[in-house]
Amino acid sequence: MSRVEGAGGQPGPGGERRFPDGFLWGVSTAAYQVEGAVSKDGRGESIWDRFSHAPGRTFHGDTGDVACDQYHRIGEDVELMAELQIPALRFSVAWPRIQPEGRGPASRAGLDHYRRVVDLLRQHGIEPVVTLYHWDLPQPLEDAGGWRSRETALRFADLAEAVAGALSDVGLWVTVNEPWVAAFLGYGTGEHAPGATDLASAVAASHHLLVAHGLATRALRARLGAEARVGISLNLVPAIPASDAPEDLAAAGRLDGLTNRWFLDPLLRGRYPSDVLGRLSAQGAEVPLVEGDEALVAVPLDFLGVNYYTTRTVAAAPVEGSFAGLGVADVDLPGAARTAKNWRIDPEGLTALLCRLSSEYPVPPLYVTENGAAFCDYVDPEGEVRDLERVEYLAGHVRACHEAIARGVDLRGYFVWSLLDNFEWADGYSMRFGLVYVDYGTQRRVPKRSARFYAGVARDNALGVEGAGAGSVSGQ
Ligand code: IFM
Repeated sequence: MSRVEGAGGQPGPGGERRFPDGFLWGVSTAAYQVEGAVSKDGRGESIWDRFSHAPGRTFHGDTGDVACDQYHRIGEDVELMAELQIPALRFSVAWPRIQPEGRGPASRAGLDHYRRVVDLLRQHGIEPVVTLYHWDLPQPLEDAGGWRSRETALRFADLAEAVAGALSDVGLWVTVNEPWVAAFLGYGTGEHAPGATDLASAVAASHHLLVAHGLATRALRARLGAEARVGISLNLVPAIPASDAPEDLAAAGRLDGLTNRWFLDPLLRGRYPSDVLGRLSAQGAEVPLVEGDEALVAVPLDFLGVNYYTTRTVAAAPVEGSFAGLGVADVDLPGAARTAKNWRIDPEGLTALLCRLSSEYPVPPLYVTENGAAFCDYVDPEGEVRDLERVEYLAGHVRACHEAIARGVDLRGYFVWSLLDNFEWADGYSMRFGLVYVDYGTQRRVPKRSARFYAGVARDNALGVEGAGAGSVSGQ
């Protein structure tokens, strides 16, 4: 029996798309993107502090020094979430607050801060979801090799143990957020911290991030028992061939291999995909596998987090000289709507991805742990942020989730990226993803139309029909 009204994605009798009871609606954030207070209470330096302060690395030279000042304003932000009645917050802990050197005893101040965050959320009936690693590696660990080194994965298990001890009542844990980005943009293309440009390092980093996930999962379970549900969040990007030509099909397969299968296969099938292994090896990049690693990485997941933003349509391009031997060229689809990041808007791609995961892999329950869009938002003379493009974007993707559930996918929750406008990594503050507008000069928060829209969806546990209440697509 279908878990939702209106099997096949058809609306229910009232015209709305209702979600299964207990479906978890939330918003996601990450420490370095929102907290600021980078020198407060003994916090150490992270690779993103170092990287963003280096000339030419981020748009405008922006840094996370102040960001949304959430370290000081967490009470206010939780109250705002409570007013909006958003049921869950996925946030990350800053490793350098907890272990300023990346190793050694955990800092009381660091753990107390996150204890306070969880307490505030609970006081307001908001479910906390904790991400252990969202890219802010302590700089001393980077100086010792960073994710190129297996040692970093061992230290990460210590972090997991310390955080689990302090936040033992948290039920949902994400070990690592988007290992593809941390490894391939951080160590391969150099667009992200630490800014290295070496494929062999990127491949080693990707493996050690997965080893770190395995070790942290064991540490969390040892400390918290079966109550805690542990997963990992992958940024998955469906690769669509530009034509039926064999070269384009192969190009899409290569992109899918490095972006998606490179992580899905070891996590869910216990081995890296041989085609990708072969191509990387031909480029001089080997996986630093140690006996037992495959089983460690494939430790059973309680859930898989899917971060979905877009799809890519690609044609074949010369492999020679291309990054990781990918040999793909993005093809512009005329008329396709795009976000301010120039990412194509493709909600059907989300349904297809969720269905693919369920049919091709032995997946645990799924959560969309991130989905959202940057647009050029502004506060209008009436003091409103009428971000109707975001309302439409979110409605389309919520509908896509409903459709996937109707087709039998075990999807348990959906989290918007992000609660607030924030520091968008190399793009600095130029990209606004929030449901809530942040005036960085004053730190004033202005809920956008999309915040009201999304609050309505969460409250109703349903996507309404045009013009029918707060959860309606019109966002009124
Ligand atoms: O801002 C990021 C987030 O840190 C990770 N996922 C994608 C978001 C938008 O780029």
